[in-house]
Amino acid sequence: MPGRTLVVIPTFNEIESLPGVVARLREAVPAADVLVVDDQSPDGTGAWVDRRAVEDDAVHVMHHGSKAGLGRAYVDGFGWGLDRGYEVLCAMDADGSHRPEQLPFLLKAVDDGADLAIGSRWIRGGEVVNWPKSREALSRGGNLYVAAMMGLRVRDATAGFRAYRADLLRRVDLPSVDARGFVFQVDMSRRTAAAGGKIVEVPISFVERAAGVSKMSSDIVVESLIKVARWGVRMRVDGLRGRRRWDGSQKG
Ligand SMILES: Nc1nc2c(ncn2[C@@H]2O[C@H](COP(=O)(O)OP(=O)(O)OP(=O)(O)O)[C@@H](O)[C@H]2O)c(=O)[nH]1
Ligand SMILES: [Mg+2]
Repeated sequence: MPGRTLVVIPTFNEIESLPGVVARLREAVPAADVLVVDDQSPDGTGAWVDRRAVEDDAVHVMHHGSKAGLGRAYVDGFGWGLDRGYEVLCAMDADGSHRPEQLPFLLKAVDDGADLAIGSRWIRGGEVVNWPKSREALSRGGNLYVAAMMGLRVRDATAGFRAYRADLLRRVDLPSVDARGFVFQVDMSRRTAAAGGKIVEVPISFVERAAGVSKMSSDIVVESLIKVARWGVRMRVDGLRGRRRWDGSQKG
């Protein structure tokens, strides 16, 4: 393993999926600690993690006061890990879409020099299992949109299965991130590129959730379209003004 590792798992109503995911993760990467960031899930997900954390020193929990979005969960979870000296911070969904057994591939990429390893569906060897065509179209279309608007050379910039080097996270000014929904992943991809971080995509097999309810909504898609367009325009304006890199620490 590339160093002391923390896996941050954001949850909202994942009681049907989270216990199995945590068990598989502890088995697949026993040396990694786990932090679940729960937003007062009405289904008792947070209470389950409280009990699990008592049984297992490697499992930790953070409770938000209300539903604050995926981006907020990661900003706070990564901040918690940085304060405690973790050297690698990973992101993983609670719904089983990201296979814990594939986390070692991401950690290997970080070990080999990546600042950010992305578990990618859209490079050779990557795949989606049981995904409806409509979701595949949204993901592929979203990634084409991101590439066209921002010129990011990442095939799966919206992917949520990731491993970051702590040094990189310290350079991207996490507290200024205000992307609340799934566009958080795009924001982190562009901030990493802006900070000169090395991004490596690793093929993964992404599995459609077997239980629970999707949190994807039209609000989240609209937030993404607007923010990506704004970032793309800003990059170009900054480029015209002769700045070699746009400032990843700016708000918005
Ligand atoms: N803490 C927290 N976690 C969230 C929030 N919204 C989503 N999540 C979690 O983020 C992860 C990804 O959300 P999903 O609903 O699986 O989103 P998705 O993978 O794009 O969509 P589906 O898999 O199709 O449902 C899951 O672990 C969710 O429980 C939120 O507001 N707060
Ligand atoms: Mg999911």
